Amino acid sequence: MKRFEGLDLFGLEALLTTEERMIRDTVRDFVDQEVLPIIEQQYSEGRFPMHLASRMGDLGLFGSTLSGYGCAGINAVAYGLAMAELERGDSGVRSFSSVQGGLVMYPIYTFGSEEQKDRWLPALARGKEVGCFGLTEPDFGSNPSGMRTRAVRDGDSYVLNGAKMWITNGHVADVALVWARTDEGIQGFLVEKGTPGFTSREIQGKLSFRASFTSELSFEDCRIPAANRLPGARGLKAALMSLNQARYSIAWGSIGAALACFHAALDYAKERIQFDRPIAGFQLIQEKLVRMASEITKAQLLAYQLGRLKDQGTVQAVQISLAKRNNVAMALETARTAREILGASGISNEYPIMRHVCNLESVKTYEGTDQIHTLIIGQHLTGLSAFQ
Ligand code: TGC
Ligand code: FAD
Repeated sequence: MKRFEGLDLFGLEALLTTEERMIRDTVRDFVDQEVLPIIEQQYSEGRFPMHLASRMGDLGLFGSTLSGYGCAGINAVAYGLAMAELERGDSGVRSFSSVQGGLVMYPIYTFGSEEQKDRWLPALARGKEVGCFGLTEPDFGSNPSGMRTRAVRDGDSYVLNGAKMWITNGHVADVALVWARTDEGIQGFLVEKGTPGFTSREIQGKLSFRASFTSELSFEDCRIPAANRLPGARGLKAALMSLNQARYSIAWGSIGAALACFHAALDYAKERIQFDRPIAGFQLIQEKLVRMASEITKAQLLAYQLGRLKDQGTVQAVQISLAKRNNVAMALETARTAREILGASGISNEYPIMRHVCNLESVKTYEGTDQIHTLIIGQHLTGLSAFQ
């Protein structure tokens, strides 16, 4: 099978190290050989291909930039390149990795006790156990600071009451990292599957992210050991720092979805004959292809520099917001344009485009909506918060 070639109009390949290219190519082959052949079927059945969890663990795709505890310890650029490959397969596959690594392993690694790290990180890194991240509530999405879920200290335990909504992998997770209000502010708690008072339910009827599990979590007098509180996570800031990790992977991942759509449209346009010519020869089709390629190239440059800043340790949250917002909007626009180029065929699952369009609608909403990131950047530019 011929390896996917990507798009490199600005010589980015030459800026990558041998190791970065090797990691990208390994994940590229994994997606070509093990994700793409099954993903349409999984999507139509509404299931995440769970057997991929341990395969992704073997490839070091969970908590990849962390060191020790069985994590791969690769740099941020290599990790970003891997995320783009995963999302070229499906946003749900990339999400599985960014939730497990960025939203569960990163906060345990950064804010957890040594016991919590030893207990969870190696198993999560291998994909033997699955984690989920419960921040969003039925009444608090963009504004998590209003959350109602509460944890009350009672001797050696905390008692949790509340609900979380739209939680990736919630009902298949072995551990839920749940953010709750306490007398000392918002804190993070590790709630193990099977804890009495903790129930989860799959959300049905999704027309997006169908190859991904999304759930509702409920806590009714759910008693957990006080040792399950993340000792270093004080305030909403700890949750927002974790979101930076997942938003970073989306900034790269969305490029993969855009590339899948661009190449499907380019190949189709070269083959499809109308008015006795391949439609790729028409000026209006070429303009669409050029616009897509230009926007993808700009997004690649943005992600590359974001990665280098992250590796230098100087990246700012506003830069991650800008890249998430720009690259997801670019990918959704690219996917919609690709759909148009394919005409009626664009709505068929013979091609990956409509699946990416539907997924990207969610990617534009989750991890901070397009509007929330606009306001974060607006605040940075003006010094005025539009939230208060
Ligand atoms: P605000 O007063 O602005 O901030 C509270 C404290 O946190 C600090 N901070 C950050 N720190 C690190 N990284 C960031 N991105 C940060 N944003 C804020 C801030 O400096 C402050 O620190 P301190 O020391 O002064 O206390 O907080 P706010 O309540 O006004 O909220 C601001 C807002 C709206 C930007 C925030 O709430 C927000 O980002 N909302 C969006 C919610 C969101 O993104 N939810 C995502 C849920 S998880 C998910 O969607 C997973 S999808 C699956 C996948 O990822 O694949
Ligand atoms: P709302 O916050 O109700 O927003 C509705 C609309 O109002 C949006 O267009 C928004 O941009 C706009 N809006 C809100 N406030 C403002 C404002 N101040 N100014 C202008 N416009 C505004 N959450 C988790 O915690 N963990 C997960 O694992 C997780 N996985 C997810 C997986 C999927 C597939 C999806 C779709 C969501 C997931 N989420 C998860 C939830 C996601 O983070 C939220 O959907 C997102 O934060 C937005 O919240 P909301 O849907 O409640 O929308």
